[in-house]
Amino acid sequence: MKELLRELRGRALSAIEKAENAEALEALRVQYLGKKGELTAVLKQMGKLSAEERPVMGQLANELRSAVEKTLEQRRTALAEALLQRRLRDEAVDVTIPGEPHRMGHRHPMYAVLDEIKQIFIGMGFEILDGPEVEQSVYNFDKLNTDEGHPAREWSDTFYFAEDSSRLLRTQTSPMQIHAMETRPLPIRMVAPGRVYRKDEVDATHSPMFHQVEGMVIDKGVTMADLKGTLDQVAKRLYGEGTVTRFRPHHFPFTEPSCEMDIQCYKCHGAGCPTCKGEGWIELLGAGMIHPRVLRMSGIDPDVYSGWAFGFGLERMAMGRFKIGDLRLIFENDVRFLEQF
Ligand code: 2NM
Repeated sequence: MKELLRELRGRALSAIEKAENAEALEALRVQYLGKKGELTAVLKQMGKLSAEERPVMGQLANELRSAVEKTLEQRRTALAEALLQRRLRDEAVDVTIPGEPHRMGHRHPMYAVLDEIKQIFIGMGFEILDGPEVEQSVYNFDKLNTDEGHPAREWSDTFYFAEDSSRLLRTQTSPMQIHAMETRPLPIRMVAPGRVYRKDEVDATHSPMFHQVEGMVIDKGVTMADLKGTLDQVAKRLYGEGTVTRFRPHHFPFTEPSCEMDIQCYKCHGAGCPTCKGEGWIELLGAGMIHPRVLRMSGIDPDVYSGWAFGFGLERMAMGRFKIGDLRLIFENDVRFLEQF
């Protein structure tokens, strides 16, 4: 039996040391130490030995078992280490290989203009506010002094949600001014840029969705001089220090008096050219002193406070600025178009 154990030891240990992978190692473990393994078979024959031989052989067999287990463990560790080293080599990332170039998008010219406008107003102490595009008619019309019979309220002009015309897609961003009057402490200096909706057919100058920038100031002692001085400065910051402005009387239901502001054509300086369509002037925005009724409806006493407000279409301003001839180009987002700005 001693001879058998020695032979077994030599065969088992050398086979284990030559095992190429974890599966082969496991097969060897089963072959020698498993329930039907070779060493197990030897141990089962212990009973046939004499009482003197049994402890000696038992010890030898146990030592062999430990040796096989230890060698299995060592080989297992060595194989795992080799596998790890191979993976570290095979899966190494060469960070010096140049990457795939990304196709970059492009800032939209209209938002470039909007960012400039925001910066000008922020520099003058205005806040930029954002609000809902779905509004109550009360905020879009009633509180802006736009009566029941006003043409802007027609179903053919406005996107309503409910049969009773109580909810709609805002047709202007002025509802934000009303929300500000009702919720913010005075004085207020704010600008509200955003999407507005009107039932217009798409053509070179119309779209059912476009962007407006509106704003207002409310404080004690605010006058038309503040309106003119501020908007004149905005025009000079946007179109250059030499820009000349003019204010013409106009009418809006929410302001009294109301006006429109033009800038003298920056191309021909008033002589008349294709840029200003021969007019010498370019219409920029609408404005006015907030109607006392509008202030009162939102809980502000017009005998104590006064304010001015303005509004303009952002697409139209960007089109003038970048000489874009068709409004549809603004919305198509063709990179070949966008990359020109
Ligand atoms: C414009 C022109 C003139 C305007 C008025 C108000 C409010 F709510 F304060 F009364 N917000 N916006 C206004 C005034 C808008 O857009 C052409």
